[in-house]
Amino acid sequence: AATFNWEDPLDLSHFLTEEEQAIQETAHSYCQERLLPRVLEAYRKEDYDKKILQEMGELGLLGATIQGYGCAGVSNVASGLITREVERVDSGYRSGMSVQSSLVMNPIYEFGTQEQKDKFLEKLGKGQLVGCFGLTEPNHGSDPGAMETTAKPHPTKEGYYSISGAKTWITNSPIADVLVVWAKLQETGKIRGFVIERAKCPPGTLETPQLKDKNGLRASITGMIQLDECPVPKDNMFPDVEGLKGPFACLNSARLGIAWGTMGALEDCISRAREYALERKQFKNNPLAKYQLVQKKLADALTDAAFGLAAAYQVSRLKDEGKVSPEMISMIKRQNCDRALVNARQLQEIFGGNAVSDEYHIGRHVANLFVTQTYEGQSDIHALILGRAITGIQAFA
Ligand code: TGC
Ligand code: FAD
Repeated sequence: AATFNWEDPLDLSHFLTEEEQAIQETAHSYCQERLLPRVLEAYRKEDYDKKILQEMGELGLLGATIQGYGCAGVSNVASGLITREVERVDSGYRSGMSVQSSLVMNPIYEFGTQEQKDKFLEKLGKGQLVGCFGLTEPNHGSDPGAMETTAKPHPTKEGYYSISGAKTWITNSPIADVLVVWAKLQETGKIRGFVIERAKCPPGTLETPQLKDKNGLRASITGMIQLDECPVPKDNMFPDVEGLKGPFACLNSARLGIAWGTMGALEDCISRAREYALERKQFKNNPLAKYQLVQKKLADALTDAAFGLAAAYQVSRLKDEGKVSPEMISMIKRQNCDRALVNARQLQEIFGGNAVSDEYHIGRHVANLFVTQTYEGQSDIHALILGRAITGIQAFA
């Protein structure tokens, strides 16, 4: 008979290949040895060190599922294990990585021309270039289909579009060299994707002001993208993808990563709460861990983390086999973000007043997990995506 291991309650590691286990160990060591010691200062100062992307690139953690271009070419399960390890430290570090991998490298790989792939993928994979993904606008978050950013033929530059509009809440935008921006083509009214190179934009046509003083995800950098008749070569448009399915195809991959990542954050909360509950004594010198109400919080959280990981594993394996639907991803993105947030908030109570000190890490996870539940489709939006699939009736508008 097997022995129960609270650190792997449903024996997920049994289902991993040797390669996947080795990748997880590499990611785990890097994250615990190199990221964890930096996170408190980074969070306090709202400071994202872009060297982190270079370090991740050197280890093959960026664009990990991509074949060729110096990328690791590993399974979706292995990629999920990487995000789990990064988010075990901080959701903001996972955010920076997800954007680079799923939302910038992935669309260039899936939709880019050969020239675009050759020009950008290897450098993005090594973290030598930083990328961002601009879909959300000040007036359009949950309904990106109504975006106002427009691309029209440039009035003076032959072979160029002129793009105008604003994107907001964009991870990595203030430090991005390469900006994947979604805009409506004036000629057709259809959404198209553009790879904008900051270095090639004339002064005043591209600004990316930072959105400061966030109360979550402070170890990640966030900003706007303001485009004012920015000239972008027609060759920098993705040639064949049109409509919302372009950005949503990228989001499928990023949302799957979040389903894994939030479970890493929750596992860190469980491990820290367990340790604290075993050490802290109240009433007749009993550890908090002796009390039933405390044990129930741990049992609830551990169960949700184990179920969430099992579901993320199953959906990733299906993706590896080309058998995944967007609704499967909506289901686990929503469930894992919601359960991570609810349980982290419950576990926070175990720390009593100490939960207020950032050195106990739990408050940071709780604040971050609110953001994960909001971006890449807020949980209620994913409920409506599922509701539409169940009933055949859309309830968005
Ligand atoms: P709808 O009619 O549902 O779809 C329009 C077209 O898109 C296709 N499509 C998908 N294709 C692939 N994968 C998916 N998941 C897809 N979902 C939709 C669909 O088939 C259709 O294609 P076609 O050929 O018929 O045109 O469009 P709608 O306007 O009714 O959409 C409603 C809704 C709610 C589903 C959608 O707008 C939505 O998901 N809203 C949430 C917005 C969102 O997720 N934003 C994310 C911004 S990026 C971000 O947050 C990054 S944070 C990263 C980090 O820091 O980690
Ligand atoms: P809204 O769309 O205004 O929604 C507000 C509330 O209303 C939500 O609870 C929503 O569920 C609810 N609601 C909306 N419509 C309906 C409806 N029809 N029925 C029921 N309820 C509804 N975007 C990018 O493009 N790239 C990025 O890199 C990126 N990074 C981000 C980083 C951070 C730190 C944050 C906070 C956001 C980021 N986002 C990014 C934006 C994110 O995707 C949006 O915030 C998210 O999609 C929600 O949009 P919104 O904020 O405009 O909220």
